[in-house]
Amino acid sequence: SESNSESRGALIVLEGLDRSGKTSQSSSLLKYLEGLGHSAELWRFPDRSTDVGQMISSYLTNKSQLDDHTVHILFSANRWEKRSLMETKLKSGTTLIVDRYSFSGVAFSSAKGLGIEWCKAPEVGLLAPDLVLYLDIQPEKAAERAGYGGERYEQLEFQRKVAQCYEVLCDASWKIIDACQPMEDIEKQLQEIVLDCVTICQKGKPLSNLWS
Ligand code: 2DT
Repeated sequence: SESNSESRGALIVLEGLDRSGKTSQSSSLLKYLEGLGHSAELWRFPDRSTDVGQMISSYLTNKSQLDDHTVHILFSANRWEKRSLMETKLKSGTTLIVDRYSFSGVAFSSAKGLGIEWCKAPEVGLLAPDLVLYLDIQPEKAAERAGYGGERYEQLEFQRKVAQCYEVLCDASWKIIDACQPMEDIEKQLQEIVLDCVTICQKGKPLSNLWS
């Protein structure tokens, strides 16, 4: 119940290829939860507002070059610098809708050829999401969508590799949503799944850490 002292917000992560619709769906979920009177916030990684985030941003926009291992650890550091705030928010009852998380970290770096276990290591101990929503789209379809091609990783050949890496990472707990459905259909499906998750967390589901 709401009065349970263990009651908390849910950590909900959206993952998927570039242009799969994560950002639109995240905002739509936020509006939905707020409309129901829930406390909720929209977060995204990388968080480009921090010093680490600015290094990542200049790398992504090709203004700087970084070794693959180095940038991987920066992405991870960018999550670590937010971990304690994340825990505080969740414990105070705020649900966090997070546009990309550790799974992007591992999928994108392993698509460059770094080992999966090496990629996972710096993520161990970050908060585990209560729900991972994967917006599933064929790389070819994503490439046809407007706005594609601006940043370093937005190239079809690379996105194909990222898709394969997501497949390796994905487990039975992930909710796979067909991202080529009409937007309103996707919204409805996500709302139902998210509401279930929020309810379970309100009832006191314990927080846990990656990877478990
Ligand atoms: P956006 O276009 O969503 O801002 O993503 N990425 C992201 C990584 O390589 N590692 C990570 O840990 C994260 C969170 C995915 C920017 C790009 O950064 C990639 C796309």
